[in-house]
Amino acid sequence: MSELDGVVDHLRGGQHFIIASHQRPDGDAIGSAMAAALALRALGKYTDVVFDAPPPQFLQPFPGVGQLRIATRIDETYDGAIIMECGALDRTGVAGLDRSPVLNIDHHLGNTRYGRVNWVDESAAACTELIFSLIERLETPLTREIATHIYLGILTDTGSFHFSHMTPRTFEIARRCVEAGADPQWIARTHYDSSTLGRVKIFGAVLNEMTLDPSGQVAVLTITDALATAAGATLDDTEGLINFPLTVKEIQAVAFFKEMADGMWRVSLRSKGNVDVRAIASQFGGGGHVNAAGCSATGELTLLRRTFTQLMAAAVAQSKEHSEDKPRRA
Ligand SMILES: [Mn+2]
Repeated sequence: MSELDGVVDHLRGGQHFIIASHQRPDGDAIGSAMAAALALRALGKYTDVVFDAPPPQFLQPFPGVGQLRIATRIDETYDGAIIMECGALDRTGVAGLDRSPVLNIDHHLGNTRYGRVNWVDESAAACTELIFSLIERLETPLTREIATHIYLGILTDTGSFHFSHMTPRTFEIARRCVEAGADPQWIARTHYDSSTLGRVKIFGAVLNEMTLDPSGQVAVLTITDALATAAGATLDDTEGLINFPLTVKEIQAVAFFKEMADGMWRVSLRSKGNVDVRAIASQFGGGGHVNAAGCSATGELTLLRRTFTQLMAAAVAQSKEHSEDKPRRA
């Protein structure tokens, strides 16, 4: 029995479900949770979707997002708690989900397989690819609303079709979603072109302070509370900022330090090609994908910046050796 079979059996056998994903949800977290919820509701099943806080403003216009349940603990039990996109259960920020049998659906490396039922497929470019496969198996209609959420997850998790883990199936699913009525322009404009003025100002302030390593291939960005406040922005406004340095041809890897409480820094990492930033994040207890990963670190900022710059420069150098061994196929 495949892992997908296990999920399908469990869903067919139940009537009441709750779906959750990770804190500070992105397009794939919202897309996979909502697409699955809409499909289960189409089967006549009662389905709640819970997040610990309201999602960012640019995800609010997507179908059904206005009716999310916002809670940090769940006291009821359901026939299943379906957790999307979470390497570990505590990433939901919602307590009590494990009162119900947990179904763990994810595409991240390093998932701890914490569910009663686990379906972890690291080959999927987005968790919504898995939900597309699930919907095919459940034989529920691919409505325009569901297709919109599946496309949203693919669009955002591939960095607008930029990252390395896309497959022909990624495009096949995107095509099927567009055929079903998903509007690529509306989805992209709603997600990416809904900036606040504070967001544009914080981009300018953070990029102005960007530093490069001596090779010019590794960039480091930092945002402090003071910088955000001066720009009239919040940390939410920095969503997507990290991808900006990678538009510079020479830059191969980026680290973005965000100030949290008590001397702690959230460190997001991005890279191009086979520069492996997940391996760096995992040294600090984090995780993610080869080209997009994150972790937390505590310490003095200057030292942390130096440490991550060196680790990323080494990863860039290693990727070059690797690519000389194995030339890319044309
Ligand atoms: Mn994802």
